[in-house]
Amino acid sequence: MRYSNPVIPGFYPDPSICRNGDDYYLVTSSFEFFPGLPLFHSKNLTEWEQIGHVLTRKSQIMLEHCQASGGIWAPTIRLYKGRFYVSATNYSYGGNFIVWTDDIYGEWSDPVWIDQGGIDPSLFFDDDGKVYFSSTYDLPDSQAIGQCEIDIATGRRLTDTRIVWEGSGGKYPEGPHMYKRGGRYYMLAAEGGTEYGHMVTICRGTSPWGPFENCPYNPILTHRDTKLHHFQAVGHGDITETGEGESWIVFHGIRTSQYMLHHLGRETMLAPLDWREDGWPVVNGGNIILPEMETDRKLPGDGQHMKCGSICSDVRKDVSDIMDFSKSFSGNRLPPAWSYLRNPDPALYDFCDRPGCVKLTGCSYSLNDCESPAFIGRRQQHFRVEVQVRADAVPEVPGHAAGLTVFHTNEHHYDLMITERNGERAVLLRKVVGDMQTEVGCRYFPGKERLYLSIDADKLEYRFFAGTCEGNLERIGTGRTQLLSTECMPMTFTGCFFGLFAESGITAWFDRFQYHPL
Ligand code: 6LW
Repeated sequence: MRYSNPVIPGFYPDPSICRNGDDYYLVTSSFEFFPGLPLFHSKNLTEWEQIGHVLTRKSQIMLEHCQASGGIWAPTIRLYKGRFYVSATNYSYGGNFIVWTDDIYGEWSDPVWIDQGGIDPSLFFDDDGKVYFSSTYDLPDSQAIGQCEIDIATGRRLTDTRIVWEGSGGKYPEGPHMYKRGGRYYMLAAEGGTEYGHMVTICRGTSPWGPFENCPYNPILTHRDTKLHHFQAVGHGDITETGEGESWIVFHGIRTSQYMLHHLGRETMLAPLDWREDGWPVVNGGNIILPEMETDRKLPGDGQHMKCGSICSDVRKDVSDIMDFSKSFSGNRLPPAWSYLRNPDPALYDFCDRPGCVKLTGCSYSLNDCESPAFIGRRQQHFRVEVQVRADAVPEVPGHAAGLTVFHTNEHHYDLMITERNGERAVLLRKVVGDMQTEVGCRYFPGKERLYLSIDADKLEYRFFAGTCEGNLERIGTGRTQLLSTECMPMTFTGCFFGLFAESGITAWFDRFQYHPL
C-alpha cells in the first residue's frame, strides 16, 4: 500500500497514539492555543479526522498571560480498562497532570496533578495493575528519564522518582514511552533536541525500573544525516500495534521551506515498525521517511477509508472549505480545526449574530500581547494555499483594526488589516517580526462596503490582496515566510495559523472563509 506523509500536516507535534479495537486515537501538543490537545480519530492510521480537543475548559487549561510556546506540552494517550487517560505538562501553570474520560467523544476530567517535575509525562499500565509515570528528570548538567509508581485513581506518588535511563548519549532524552513485549520492558525516547539533530532511541530491561540495555541499533529513527530537501528533525515517537499484530510508529518531523527554515511547525508522520529476531525494533526497514511511503503491508481496518471532515489530513486531497461559521459552530464551540489564543473571553465572539458570520469585537489586547485578543485561527497545513475571507468592518478611530493574519507568535505575524488612516477607511499590511514593526501598502476603501481580504502563499512568500470586488483584488504587499520561521524565534515549538482578528473596540463580521490548497 501507499500513503503520504505527513499524515497530519501543519503544527501537530509530539504525537501520541492508542488503539481501542479497530479505532485509533491520537493527541498532539497545543502550547498557548485553546482549546488544548487536539484529538484525532482514524481507522487506517493514514487518514485522521480531528474529533475535538482534550482540554476544553479553563479549569483544565490555564493559559493566562503565558508566553509563546508556554502552555500545554507533549501529551501521552493511553487506554486502560475502558478508560482513556492523557498525561501532559502545563509548562506555564502547575506542571504535570493527568485527565481521563470514559467517552472519547465527551468531556474529560479536571486535571489530577502529579508531584513529579520535568516535561513529557507518560503512563505505563503493567499487567499486574501497577501504573508507572515517567517524564524528563533534570540533572545539574544534563537530563535523564525519571519514573515513579502512582495511584492512578488519586495521582498520588507511591514511590520516589528514580532515574531509570540517561538515554543513549544524545542531549535531552525526553518524550519517554514504555511498552511491554515478550516479557521485556522497552523504553522509547526522543534525543538530540527537537531541532535538526532529533532522533528516536530505545532501550529494554526485564523490570520496569531497569536496568535498561541500550539498543545496539540506536538511533532507530533520525534524519540528522539526510539531505536537507528531505524531512528533517524527525523524532518524538509513540508505537501502536494493530489488531493483526503489526506495529507502527507515529512521530513528528518538519518540511523546510528553504535551507534550514520551517514555518509550518512540526507535523505528525507515520512509519511501519518491525521487530527483529533479536527483539529490537526497526523503523521503515531502516530507510528514511519520505512524502510517498510504500509498504507491502495492508492498511489496518481492511483499508477502510474515512470520509474526511473539514480537516482532511491527506496532503494531496483538496481540503478547500468555505466556512459557514454559524453552521460549523455549535454549543459555543469552534469547529475542531479552529483555535483561540490563550483562554478566550467569550464576550468577544458571537457566532449567531448574523447567519453565516462570526462577529469579533476587539478589546484592548492586540496580536502583539501575551494575552487573549479577539482571534480565531486555523493552522496552515500546506505551503501553497489561498486563503480568503469577507469582512464587514468600519473603523472609527485610528487604533481600530480587524482583518486576516498569518500568525505564528505574538512577536511574529503579518496582518492584512482594515483600519483608519487620515479619517478614511484603509487596508494595509502590518508586519511584526521580533521587536520590529512596519506597515506597508496603504490603500483607501472609503464607505462601508464589505471587503475581501486574501492571502496567496507559497514556500517563500505570502502575498496579500484586498478589495470590494471578489474577482479583482488589489495587491497590498508581501511578506517572507523566512521571518515567520521557527528558526527566527527563541525557544518556540509551534507553526503558522491563518486567523481572523479584531483590536481596540472595533466590531467586525467575517464570513465566507476559504482555505484552498493549490
Ligand atoms: C517536547 C519535547 C520535544 O516537550 O519538544 O520534540 C518539546 N520534543 O519532547 C516541545 O514540544
